[in-house]
Amino acid sequence: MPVRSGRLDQARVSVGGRVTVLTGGVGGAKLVLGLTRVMPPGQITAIINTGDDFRHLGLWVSPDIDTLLYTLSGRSNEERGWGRAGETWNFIDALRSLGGEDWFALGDGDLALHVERTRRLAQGDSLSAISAAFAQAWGLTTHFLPMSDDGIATFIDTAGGELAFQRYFVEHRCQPAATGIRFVGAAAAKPAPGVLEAITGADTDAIIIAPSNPFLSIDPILAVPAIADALRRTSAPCIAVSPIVGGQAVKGPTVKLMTELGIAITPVAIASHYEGIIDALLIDQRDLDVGPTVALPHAYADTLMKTLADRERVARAALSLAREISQR
Ligand code: FO1
Repeated sequence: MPVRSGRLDQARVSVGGRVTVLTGGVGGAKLVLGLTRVMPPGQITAIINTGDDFRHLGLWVSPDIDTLLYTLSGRSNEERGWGRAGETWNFIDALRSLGGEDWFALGDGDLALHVERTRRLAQGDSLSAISAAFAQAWGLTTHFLPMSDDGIATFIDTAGGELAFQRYFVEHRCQPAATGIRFVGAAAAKPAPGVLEAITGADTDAIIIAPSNPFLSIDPILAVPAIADALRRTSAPCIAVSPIVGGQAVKGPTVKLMTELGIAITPVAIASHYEGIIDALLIDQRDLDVGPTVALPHAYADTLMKTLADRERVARAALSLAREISQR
């Protein structure tokens, strides 16, 4: 298989039509931000993981939707990776003083998203309608599509029993030894309105799987049968951006989780994990040595995303690879 590398053209790379991105978590949001900076407005559809969502204090919390809302609207707390910049914590401090559950830090501004989302869900609005309304309220032109409006919840099986994702990830700080990941509800879930169209539609020129954790943030999306089926059927080129940067598979707590589950996050493992779904893989240039062992067509770029320019560079590289594939 040809191995591509070399400079990627720095022009405003576009594949012409619409681009659909599968995303979850912070890494995914960075890439989507990069894409919004190198593509015309309104041409990007984000299919967002909702497996991390949960009901907390009676409120419906959708972390990956919120991370993308904050990131694209310039409200995100960059260094922390979630929540708002300049956040205040009067609510959670008052809750703590009452003996309320304070393990999941809800900031004062962040609370507005959860309260308003819960109110609209209670009056019968769908998560996808609410997400679109919030994106519009903040002047975002990217189309926000939750992967499904049906309930899907990521559970981590541990020696001490199963834990909903946020209980495992935040309350228990990934301490319990994990034995499995399950996406409860996914098999029976329907894609949200517009999701299948964004994958198989004639005007979709490229599909990009963002550099999110494949096993935690992308797999819940692929666990919805109709979505995986559409990705296998679509004629649009589908490329994945490897979440590994310079051999660093994933950071922090998820390294322990992946190790316990015996999941090696390497370019080869990612290529085989997405087998049948992706046509090519964008690999970090620091992983050049593993390239030849990757069966899929692939390209290299500096995929480290610290600055805005980095995000734009990786977005351009992903679009270039998709365009090359589509011209095959
Ligand atoms: N992550 C934490 O590690 N601690 C928290 O207290 C926390 C609160 C929180 C509140 C709202 C929100 O949207 C996300 C929050 N997160 C917190 C991050 C969250 O667990 C992750 O963003 C995703 O679920 C994993 O990608």
